[in-house]
Amino acid sequence: MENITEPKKRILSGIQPSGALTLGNYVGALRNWVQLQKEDIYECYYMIADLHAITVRQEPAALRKNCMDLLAIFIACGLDPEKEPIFFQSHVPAHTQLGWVLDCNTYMGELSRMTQFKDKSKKHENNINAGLFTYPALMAADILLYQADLVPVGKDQTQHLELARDLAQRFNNAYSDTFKVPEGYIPKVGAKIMSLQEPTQKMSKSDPNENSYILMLVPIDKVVKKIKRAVTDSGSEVKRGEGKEGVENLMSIYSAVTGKTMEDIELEFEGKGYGDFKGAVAEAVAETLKPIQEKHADLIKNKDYLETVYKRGAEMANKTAMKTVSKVYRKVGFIQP
Ligand code: ATP
Ligand code: LTN
Repeated sequence: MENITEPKKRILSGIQPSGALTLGNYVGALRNWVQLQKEDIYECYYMIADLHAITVRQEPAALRKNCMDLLAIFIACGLDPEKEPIFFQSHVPAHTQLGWVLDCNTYMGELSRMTQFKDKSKKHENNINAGLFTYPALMAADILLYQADLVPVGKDQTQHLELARDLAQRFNNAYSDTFKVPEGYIPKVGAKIMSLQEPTQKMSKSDPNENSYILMLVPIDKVVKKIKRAVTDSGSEVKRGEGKEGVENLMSIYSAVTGKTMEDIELEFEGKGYGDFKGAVAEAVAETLKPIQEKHADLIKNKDYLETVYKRGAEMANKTAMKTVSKVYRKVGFIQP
């Protein structure tokens, strides 16, 4: 019998090297990237979004360090660079090439509505630059270049994803079918890990209060201290509910790193207080982070290996991305070079 294999579905996602990664980035995004790659039914393109990072002023040496750290963390978390590309966005010029075309198909009104733009403009009042404003169109280019079917991200990215879908449809309607219309992949648990100090706000690496987040490369004894200090409420029950955002956030973290459901967790800690619960969360987080940190420490010393990974990644990504750009340039009416 003839062996007809369906082409694999594509995945594209990215993380900005705008600082050290938090547990929120891991739970909301990276952890799922690894799971999806292991499922082996997708072709996964994972990217370090360095072009996006400079929408906020970066110190060049720190940016270089964050980029290499991120690459090492990706591999340490279990992404297999032998299998599929891991690459730096700036090594694939097609991102900016398609980004421009999409800029010219995106309305000012659409970009003005983006909550991330509003938040970041408030945080960086002295540098509200045009890149920060048009960033969602570049993110759409990142996704559409690879004809991605699925985009695994945290909940804060849904508005950007919606724009990517709208732009794909708009372009397809104007110039004939060109782009896949991508779907988001938002995890059921842990899609938005909250600050440990203000559980109504997203855990963010740029928060000035360092007790509010856990960095992936933080010394393990600090993890325990930060979780013990996390804000809960005046009650004592490990349960979800009104006014219990702090506890629910710790439950989401625990669920994400152990695989236990929220219901299981409520049962596990029935009749026990917050002390026991926080101890268990801290231990589970520490157990998750420890092997990643050990692997990262090994990998970061091996610059040659990391270089082969990102060079190979860029080569593969360039090949796929250039096909889309050529098609787009032809369709909008540019003369073929
Ligand atoms: P910043 O905090 O500096 O604004 P960021 O961490 O939000 O940056 P990225 O590093 O690009 O931005 O985020 C990478 C991925 O991590 C995205 O998929 C995003 O949705 C996810 N993510 C970020 N913060 C959280 C969080 N607190 N909970 C769950 N997912 C998150
Ligand atoms: N905007 C994302 C990072 C990012 C991304 C992407 C995610 C840049 N390009 C493409 C998914 C697909 C953020 O988390 N801030």
